[in-house]
Formats: sequence, C-alpha cells, structure tokens
Amino acid sequence: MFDLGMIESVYAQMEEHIDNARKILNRPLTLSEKILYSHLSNEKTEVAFERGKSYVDFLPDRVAMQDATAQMALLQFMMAGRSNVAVPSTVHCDHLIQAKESANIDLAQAMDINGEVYDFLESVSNKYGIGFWKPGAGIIHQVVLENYAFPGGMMIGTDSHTVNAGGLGMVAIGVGGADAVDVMAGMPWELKFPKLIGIKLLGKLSNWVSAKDVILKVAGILTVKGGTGAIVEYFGPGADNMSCTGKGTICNMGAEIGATTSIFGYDEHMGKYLRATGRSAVADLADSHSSLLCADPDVVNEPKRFYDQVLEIDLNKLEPHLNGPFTPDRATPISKMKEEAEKENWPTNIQVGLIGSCTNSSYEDISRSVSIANQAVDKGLRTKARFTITPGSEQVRHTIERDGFIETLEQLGADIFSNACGPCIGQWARVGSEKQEKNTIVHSFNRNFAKRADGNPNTYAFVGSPELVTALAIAGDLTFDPQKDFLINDRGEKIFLKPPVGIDLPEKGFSVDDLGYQEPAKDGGSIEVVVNPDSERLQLLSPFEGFNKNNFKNIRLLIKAKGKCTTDHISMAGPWLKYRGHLDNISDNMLTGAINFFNGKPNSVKNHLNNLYEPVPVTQRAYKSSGVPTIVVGDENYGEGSSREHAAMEPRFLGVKVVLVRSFARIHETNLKKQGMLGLTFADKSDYDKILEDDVFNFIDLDLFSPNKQLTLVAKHLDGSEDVILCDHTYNKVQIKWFKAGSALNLIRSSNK
Ligand code: MIC
Ligand code: SF4
Repeated sequence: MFDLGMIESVYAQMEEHIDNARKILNRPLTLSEKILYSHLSNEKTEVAFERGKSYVDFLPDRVAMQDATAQMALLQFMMAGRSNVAVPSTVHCDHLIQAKESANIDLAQAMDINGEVYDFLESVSNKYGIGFWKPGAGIIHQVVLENYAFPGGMMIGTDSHTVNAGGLGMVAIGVGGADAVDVMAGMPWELKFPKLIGIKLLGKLSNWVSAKDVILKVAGILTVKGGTGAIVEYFGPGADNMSCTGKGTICNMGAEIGATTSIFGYDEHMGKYLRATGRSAVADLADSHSSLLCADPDVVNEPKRFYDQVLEIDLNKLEPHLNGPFTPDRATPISKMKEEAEKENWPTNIQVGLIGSCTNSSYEDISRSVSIANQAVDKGLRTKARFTITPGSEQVRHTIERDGFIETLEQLGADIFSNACGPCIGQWARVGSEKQEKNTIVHSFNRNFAKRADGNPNTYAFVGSPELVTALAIAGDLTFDPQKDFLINDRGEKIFLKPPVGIDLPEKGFSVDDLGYQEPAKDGGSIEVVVNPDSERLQLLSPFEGFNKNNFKNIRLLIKAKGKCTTDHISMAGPWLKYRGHLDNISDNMLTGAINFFNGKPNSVKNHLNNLYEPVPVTQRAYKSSGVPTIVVGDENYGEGSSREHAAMEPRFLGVKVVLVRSFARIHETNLKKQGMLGLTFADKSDYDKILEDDVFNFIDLDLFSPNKQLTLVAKHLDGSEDVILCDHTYNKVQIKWFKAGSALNLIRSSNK
C-alpha cells in the first residue's frame, strides 16, 4: 500500500481546515469546497474565495505523469535545481505502446522502439525519488485509481483525464507539465477558484444503461465547453447506487466538457473498492471521517442555493447513448440512431468496435461486456466488425484472465492488446487507414476528434459503453438497438441479446503476479541522467527569452484557425508522440490540423515572406529565422482536449508571440501563460471577423500590461484602413511576471539560484 502516512496526515488536519472554512463562508459546504479549503497553501486564510474569480494557491498531495507528457515535465523539472521531488510523484509508461499484433509482441516492440525514452524516464524517476510504472503496468488513471486515489485528497496529473480519480472522491486535476514542476519543486500550485456545478442523480442504472451514458448525456447537455472553470459535483440516490469505477468513468469524461474536475462524495462503494484493492486501512480512515468526505446535508437538500448551476438526471429514464462523430458532445440515444445516421449520411456499417482505455476498463466494465459476449458465443454469433480490447491495468488484465473473461472475449474473436492507451491516442497500426476511406468505428474511449484513433480524417468514431460497443461489434451495424432489435445467428435463428449483467468487484479478489512498479532509489544523488545530444527523441531545454517590447512590433498573421481547434489540431498525437521529449522535432507538427479560415485547408497558410501557401511549421520557421513576430488567431474553446503543453511550447519555441481567440480551454490557457506566451481573448467576439490575412498588428499598450486591464491591438489592413481590437486577458500579477521572465520556469530557476 502506498502513502498511508501521507493520507493519515491529510485526514488528521482536515476537520480543523473545514471548520475554519465553514466559519469564513458562514454556510454549509459542498464537497469540493471542503477539499479545496483543506489544501490551501496559506492554511490560515481568512478570506472567502470568489468562485470563478480568485486565484488561489494550493498544496496538492501528489503528482502523476504519463510518459508522453512526463518527458517534457521532467526536462523542465531538471532545470529547477532540486535534488528530489517535494511530494509523492509517479511516472506511468502507457501512451507510447502501439497496438498492432497482440499484447506481448506489441510490448516487446515498444520496449525496443522507445528504449531510449523509457531509460530516460526511469533514470530521472530514480534520481529524483519518483515512482516508476513500467510499460505494460497499465494506463495512468486506472493505476492511480487502484493504488493512489483516496477520498478527500487532492492531486494533479499531466493528463487531462487525471480527473478520473474523482470516482474515488478526490479532487484530481489535469495540468500541463510546468504546473507539475511547481508542485514537485515544493511550490504552491495556483488555480482560479472553480465554479461549482451540482448534478443530482435520481433513480438507478438498469438494463443497457450504464455510468457511461450518464456522462454522454451530460456532455450532450453541457457541450464541450459547458464545464469550463467548474468542478462538477455528483450526488443523490443515483450516485449512491453506483459502483466506484462507474463513478470513475463519469468523472473521467468530465474532461470532455472542459470541467476542471468532477467528484462524488465518499460512500460504501468507494469503501468496498478501497478494500478490494488492498487498501483497507485507507477505507477505515475514510469511514471514520466520512462526514468530511461528502457535501453537507443542507447542500444536498437544497442544491440550488449552493451550486452555480444544478442539473438533474433521472437514471430510470436515461437511454443508452452513442456520442459522435468527431466530437464527444454530440449525443444520440441509441433508439434515435437510425434516424440520425440516415439524416446525416453517416456510414452505418461498423468496421471496428474497441473497448477498454482509461475510461472504461474496470472489472465491472469487462464483466458487462463479457455477459454480452457469453450470450453471443452460446448462441452461435460472432462479431461482424473487428473487436479489440485494451485493458486498463495489469491487475485488471490478470484478474479477468483468471476469471475466464479473456477466453470468452477471444472466442468471440477479440484481439487483446497491451495494457496501454493504444488506439485511444492514435497508437494503432490499423491496416488500410492510409487509404482514408469513409468508415465507422465505435469505442468505449472518451475522445473522438478527427484522426484521433487511426489518423484517418474520414473515420467516424462514436463513443459508447463497453457493453453497447460489444453488441454493436456483433451486429456490425450502427443502427442496431439491442433493446429491441434482433440478430441472426449461423443457424438462421433470431437472437435477442439480454441486457448486460455486471460484477462490481471480483468475488475472488484481484490478483496479479507483477504490478510493474519500481520504487526509486533512496538517495539518487549519484544517478546520472544522460541525454544524447544527437538524439531524435530527447532534447535538453534552453530557457525561453524574456519579454522585450521591440519584439512585439509589426506582427504577422500566421494562421486564423477556423472552428474547432483542439490540442489534437495544434499538436497531433499518434505518429508524433515519439517526439514528445524533443521540442525542436515535435514543432514540425505545429497547428498542422488547424483549418485556415482563408482557404479552408489544413496546413496551408500564406507565407508573407514569399507570398506562397506553405505548411504552417515551414512558414513559422521562416518567420523565426527572419525575426518576424507572429500571431495565431482562433475561435471558441481553443486548445480543448489534452493537457499536452507541447501545444503551447511549440508556438513559443518557433517564435509566435500572441494567441488571440474567442475563448480558451482552461488547461491550454494556463499552459500558454506558463510558457511565457501572450494568450488573449477578443473583448468583442465579433472582432474575430475583422482579422484579415494580410494584416499587420501592433500593440499600443503592452508596456502597461497589468491585471484586469484590456490590451489594445491595432490591425492594419492591406488597403491602409485600421481596426482597433480590444483584448481581454486573465493574467494576474504573478502570471505577468512569468510573461516578462519568459516563462514560469525562468522564475523558479532564478529563485532557486
Ligand atoms: C489524451 O487523451 O488526449 C492524452 C493523450 O491522454 C492527453 C495527454 C497527452 O497529450 O499526452 C491528455 O488527455 O491530456
Ligand atoms: Fe490514454 Fe486515452 Fe486515457 Fe488519454 S484518454 S490517458 S490516451 S487511454
């Protein structure tokens, strides 16, 4: 068991902190407030923070990093001048394993291809006291849920789905690597005090309706930006009736509505889960502090008085959903899919069904899927589509193998891939995807942006529960509604599938031979971290230059991005994951997925140095070498999706000075600030329309940059006319210092010197 001492000390102080908060706020408290106020860096605060306004310093209990983001986080941490991490931290090797043949072959291949990166992560972890989860151990969020998450705790992780741990009552927040560096360096971590959305769940899940459908429905209501700046707190009888891992699924996909995090109060399901995963001592502690680990009763009884927004979902009336294509908030109940697919001309023939990922690979999830698979195997059905599974952890994989689930899934024709992200993040050697044919896949993951799973922009990906994906893979048809439609087996008989039945936790307990965990050295002082200067995969960082106002004159437009521009559009994953530790190399993917407003094409922008349309990175590198500053203009919710700070570091590295958009996603906005970039929003959103391709921009008042004061940008058009564009920003005093110093890290370095 990990962290018991730390958890004891969190609980020992919690009551006092909460009493203090109750005095300051003078009213009953939500769960999020209890946890946030008991993790303040200034414990003796006497102020009530304003939700959505106050910047507050916190001291999270732990940090988790996955391999694709840990490289950049740790390259930065190495510059911070510390000998050890200040709080318990872990690295998880999950994103770099490609799904191709089968688990063992793929894992061996990954060890070979990524050896240099794994060695780097392992030695840095060993040196600085960071726990290391080897390739094959599992996906970060599942491993965290099984080993580290605890009710009432607070953690940050360099991955947007860190929020998964809300299923175990933790405030767990996805951040960029630079934020992780703050916490690992022992500094307070700053967050704008979130707004609070309360979601009351009534009724009980039954038949084909699962926890996944709750969040698919919520995403449909709130959309991809509806949770921005807010914590979503779930409560009510529907929550009390739901397994801990089901709660995890709901919190996981809170990232898809932009929420800072999501959380459930401590209950008996969480206690059972802690015990089943070998943490009875933590469960005992949580039991004896249970009133601290839930919202106060008045809050639950009269939620409208205490949350900024309240929704109610009746699980008895909920339907199974499929969300997609191309965005996770386009929600369609399965009963309406036939109509919708016809109307939208979506391909209905399903090519592949994929289950697993950090979102849905619990024992319960697999057992529900297996209950469908069992019926199919018994009745002489096979899958019409290809069917694949990526287990979330070695512990789950080992246990489902012991309990015969893997065998059943294989009888149905499933391919079992490694315990890793795989197809969820484009690590999928899908045969034929390069032909870019229009096709449909269904999966139980969380994101379905264009090109995400297989690099093919014409793959229509729909997100659903694992059991629904299993049924759809058997039917091979997107419009199949297992609640009323039948299938025909090899003897020509009509088969109705019975609703899935799940097993919350394994009756015989979890079992595993090797967790895949490696404890760091007690004293790592003498461990040397080697980065080969000729490496293609790793590159030591050099500090970014500080603010110099002369660099902000005669700015050119690099790109005005049209519509959705997620971090996958700004810094694509899949084939580019291999350069996550090499800033120069990965910068060659910068904004290559963004659509140029002026010609409707990706990766084709006007290079004003030669008047040709060229790829974005090529154009920006040309500007960089000629010393031409540039601006990137974007639409709503710019930078939605991942926590990858590469989406902020690449433009910073290549010399972009400003990112001006209609609105930002939270993590991306912070990442830009941390890297010393100027991230602004249009004060008047319709000014987006005033930006023309040949404009030249000048700031008039950047030398007066201060909190709560707009900045003025003048856009000179080709015909000599001008538009004055007022820009809003959310920089506070410290963040302006980051900007002036060139990055937040530059400030840490100067204070550690
Ligand atoms: C994702 O799901 O998009 C990722 C890959 O896990 C990212 C992190 C990354 O880009 O490395 C995330 O969600 O933060
Ligand atoms: Fe991995 Fe996908 Fe989960 Fe991201 S969402 S951590 S890529 S499994």
